[in-house]
Parts: sequence; C-alpha cells; structure tokens
Amino acid sequence: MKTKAAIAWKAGAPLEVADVELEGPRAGEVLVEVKATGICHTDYYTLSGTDPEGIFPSILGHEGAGIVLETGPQVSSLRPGDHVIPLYTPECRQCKFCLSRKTNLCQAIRATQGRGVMPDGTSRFSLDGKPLFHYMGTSTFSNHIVVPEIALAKIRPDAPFDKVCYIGCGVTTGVGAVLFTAKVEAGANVAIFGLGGIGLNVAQAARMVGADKIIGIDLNPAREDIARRFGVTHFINPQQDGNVVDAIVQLTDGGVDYSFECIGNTITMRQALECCHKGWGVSVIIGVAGAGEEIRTRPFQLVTGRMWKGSAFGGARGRTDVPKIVDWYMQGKLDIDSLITHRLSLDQINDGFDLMKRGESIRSVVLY
Ligand code: NAD
Ligand code: AHE
Ligand code: ZN
Repeated sequence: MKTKAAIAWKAGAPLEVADVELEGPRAGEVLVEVKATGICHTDYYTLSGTDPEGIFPSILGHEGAGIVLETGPQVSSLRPGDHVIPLYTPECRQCKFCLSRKTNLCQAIRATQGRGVMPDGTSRFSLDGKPLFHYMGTSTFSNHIVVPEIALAKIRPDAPFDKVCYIGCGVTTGVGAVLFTAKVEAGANVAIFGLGGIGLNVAQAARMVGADKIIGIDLNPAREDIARRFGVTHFINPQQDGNVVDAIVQLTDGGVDYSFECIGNTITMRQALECCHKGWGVSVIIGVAGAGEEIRTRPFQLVTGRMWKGSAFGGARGRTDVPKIVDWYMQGKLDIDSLITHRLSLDQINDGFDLMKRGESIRSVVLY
C-alpha cells in the first residue's frame, strides 16, 4: 500500500513529506494506522546526526498511537480494530532480559531494530524501489506502519489518540523513572535537570508519590511557571543562580535523595550526581548524550554512597505497564493535556522541530 510519511534523507536536513510504499505484515507482524504522534527530543537528536545508531534515509518517530488494521500469520494477541501504542522497548516475555524481572530492556529484536530493519532483516518501507529504514522499531512519522506484535501495547478504546500518543515515550519515560527506576518514596527530596517533555513528567510523578522538595533546574526561564504547575517547588536557573550543586545542597540540608537528568548533557549529568545526598542519593540519567561523549566525576562521589543509575523508557515493561499508564491518565491521575502545547499536520512536522529547538513547545503532536 501507499502511505504518507516524513522522510529523513540525511542528518541535519528538514524532513520531506511524501507518499511511500509500505509492504504488508509478515509472520508475527501487525499493520497499524497511526492516528497521532508526538515529537520527542530523541527524534531531533537522531536527525541532528549525533546518534551513533542514526541511519538514513529513514522514517523517524517513536511516540505514537493508532489502530490495528491487519495482522500477519501467527499473531495471536491482537486483531483489527484494537487500539495500540507502538513500543520502542518491546516486551516479548521470553528472552533472558524479560525473564530476569530485573530490567525492561527486552532484547528479542534489539539488534535488527538498531539496524533500521524488521526482525527478518528487511524493511517494509520503500520509495521508488529503494528501501527506507525503520527507526526505533516504530517510525511513527508514517501514517501506516508495520510493527512486530511484541512491540505493541493494547490500550483501552476510549483513550484519545492525540493525548495518549505521548505515553509512547515522554510520559512513560518521566513517570516510570520515578516509579519503576528510582522508586521515589513519600517525603523524599528530588532534583530535576531539564524541564521539557520528560522532566515535567518526572515532576508530576514526584508530586504524585508525595515527594517533599521538588527542585527544577532549567536555562529557559519560561519553564518556571509550567514546572510549578507540575509540582516543582523550587526553580533554579543556572545562568542566574550561580553554582547549581551548592544551591541544591543548601536547600536540602546536604543534597537530594533522588535526581533526574532529563537533558542529555554530560555536564549536568555530573551536577545531578553531585547534588545527591552523601550516603544514599541516587541519580538517574534519562537524557541521551551524543556519540563519543563520556560522563565524569570523582570516584569519591560514589565511594561516599552516591549512586548513578540509568533509565530507558522509564523502566516500564511496555505491554504490561503502558495500558496502566493510559488508565492513570483517563482517571485524571496524570495531566497530559497541559503538556501538549502544539498540534500540527504531518506537512508541518518541521515546524514542530523548530518549536522544540527554540524552547517554545513542551510537546508538539502531529495528527494524521
Ligand atoms: P526537551 O527539549 O523537551 O527538554 C529539554 C529541557 O532541557 C529544555 O527545557 C531545555 O531548556 C533544558 N536544558 C537544555 N540545556 C540545559 C542546561 N544546560 N541546563 C539546564 N537546562 C537545560 O527534551 P525532552 O523531550 O524532554 O528530552 C530530554 C532528554 O531525554 C533528551 O536527551 C532525550 O533524548 C532524552 N530521552 C530519553 C529517554 C529514555 O528513555 N532514556 C526517553 C525520552 C527522551
Ligand atoms: N541510539 C543511541 C541511544 C538512544 C537511547 O538511549 N535511546 C533510549 C530511548 S530514547 C527515547 O526518546 C533507549 O531506550 N535506550 C535503550 C536502547 O536499547 O536503545 C545510542 O547512543 O546508540
Ligand atoms: Zn522519546
């Protein structure tokens, strides 16, 4: 079939919207009509050329929601009409990683996903007979996609696509990092570096679990107002407030219990570790840093009890946890609507990237 998609031809170039060819689902695969997709900073990161796994030409996008149109042979858990969220972190429930119960990083199809192809090593997308690569196993900047069954979370049919698409990455990443990775407890002090599409979800989850001080750090002064509405109790602008680590340590009588880096900057990753409380503070890296970048600190920081952790997709097991997070949104426990600041057509997708770069949007959602 033909479908409309935004093609990333090369690093740094604007996306081009065109009709592409999409082959139907093979064994274990599902054809999905994408109804809406968010634009995450990670799409920009890959498009900018700093992602070591970035491949071109490809169809980016990984924060979508849609409807199953057709299932291939051997698909048993989904049928046409089901509402789904594509998962860049699948959940096969059979691999060593899934069975360990220690991680959400299912590895069943990770290798082919990283090479921009389906598990059988081929792409379903092409243009003029030449293959286009998939991205993160999802490619939600295409109106129709083919995805492995294990990479689809079935969600309730009354959830609005234009809101719950954001659960496909940003909401789950931020909320999950608090609940599943850090397991923040009531009364804890928290610092959040970067108050964008991820950091604000960390904030609302920290408030939800009853954190005490929630300190938000961002260079963009416009983030203070929305951050306070999402639970931030203290706002620090590093350009105005001097040494960020000292400021946080003073505010919290020795440092925070948990910090979250939601920028992708190795300098702020160090600050996020070093503003943690001696003896027990845990710093969770969520931000994705460019190829070749490395984190630094004095080993003494770790010797004296601070801990560095990382979190991908919030530690969420997609097929199990994503439907629950959709429920929390539908029950009013999570605010997604206020974070979706812009709604665009696919033809306007490059405007969505520009809004993000200028710091004017929290989330832009593309509606098909
Ligand atoms: P975003 O652009 O919406 O937000 C980033 C925020 O950081 C902005 O508010 C910006 O003003 C602020 N910022 C930038 N540099 C800063 C600095 N030096 N000091 C303080 N604030 C600064 O991005 P996002 O969509 O929220 O994504 C954030 C990061 O998380 C990105 O690196 C993205 O790739 C990554 N990410 C990781 C996962 C994961 O599973 N680990 C999932 C989604 C996104
Ligand atoms: N391709 C990059 C890594 C990018 C990365 O860390 N991605 C996160 C999700 S970001 C979503 O917005 C992730 O899930 N990582 C785990 C994984 O298996 O990719 C690189 O550096 O190569
Ligand atoms: Zn993302």
